[in-house]
Amino acid sequence: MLANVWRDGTVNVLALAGGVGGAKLAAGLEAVLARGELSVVVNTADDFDLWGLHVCPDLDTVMYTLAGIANPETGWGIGGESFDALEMLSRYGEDTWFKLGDRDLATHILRTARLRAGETLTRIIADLSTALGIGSAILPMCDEPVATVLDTPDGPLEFQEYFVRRGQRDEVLGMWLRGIGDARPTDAVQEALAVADLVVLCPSNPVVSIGPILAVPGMREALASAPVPSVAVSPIVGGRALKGPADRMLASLGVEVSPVGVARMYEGLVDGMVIDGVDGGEGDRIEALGMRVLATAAVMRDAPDRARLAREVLDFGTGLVTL
Ligand code: FO1
Repeated sequence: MLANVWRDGTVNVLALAGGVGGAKLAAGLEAVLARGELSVVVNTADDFDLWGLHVCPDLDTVMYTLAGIANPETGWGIGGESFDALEMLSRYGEDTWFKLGDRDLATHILRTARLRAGETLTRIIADLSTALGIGSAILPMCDEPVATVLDTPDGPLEFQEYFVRRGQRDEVLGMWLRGIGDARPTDAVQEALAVADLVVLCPSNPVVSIGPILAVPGMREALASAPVPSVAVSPIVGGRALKGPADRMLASLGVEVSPVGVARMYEGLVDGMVIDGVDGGEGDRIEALGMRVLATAAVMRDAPDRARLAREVLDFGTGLVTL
């Protein structure tokens, strides 16, 4: 049966993901695919430097989630963390607005040291992932530094400044990516795309998570022209973002806050959209954009949900005909 093609042989899947929402589906895909079949291209435009350490929140969120050590309450950071180093920094009078746990700090210390020694982020993340027993490839979207800057009524804000320090309260009038012009898809990303049988855009923020990945020069074109089906899972359910400020961001950027708005952002790129059952009535408007639609339970509350949605995405995606 065509729809079950991925269950019978090797199927290489290339997923695009940001932080928590994307990591959940990536974990589901990893759970149902064979070891080595999944590559996850991760947004690095929310990376930043803190106390001299290079912090990569989305990469680490995906890495900790696939390693099974993520904090189940927040989705980011490591479960059961202590914050002794942060408390000491606070005693020294530092503003500890970004919660770096003690074990998480080890990741930032090692990554920073190896970057300073001249290694690429791609190499470092590959080694850390292997050390954590992860069977999938976690691939930074690029090795060059790129930073999301958000224009707000108070002026431009760096991503983590907006997201964590100011609690996503600012209205987002626009966004741009510092350094994107010098970025290029890494060899590892290009090789993963070359062997992919299916591309999956995870339910991450289309503006600040998937957007920067697609903005790496040549990336959107490479994905659009790949001779394999591509499917996106909507992060907007019932007019609300599954997590984070995607709904408010879309609204202030003039994009309809619905799976239709998300589908329009991915027009020409994806062959199918997975939307939640509550948005089933929007199916016709998405199909009018030239995409097939699967309406299902798209909210992932636990590991069985992630695996079930991953199976449905694979069944649906591998049965699609590429545009
Ligand atoms: N998100 C927060 O809301 N507050 C934090 O203090 C915080 C700390 C943090 C530390 C390490 C890490 O890898 C992620 C962390 N995040 C935190 C999450 C992260 O900033 C955002 O979820 C992503 O950047 C958005 O995708």
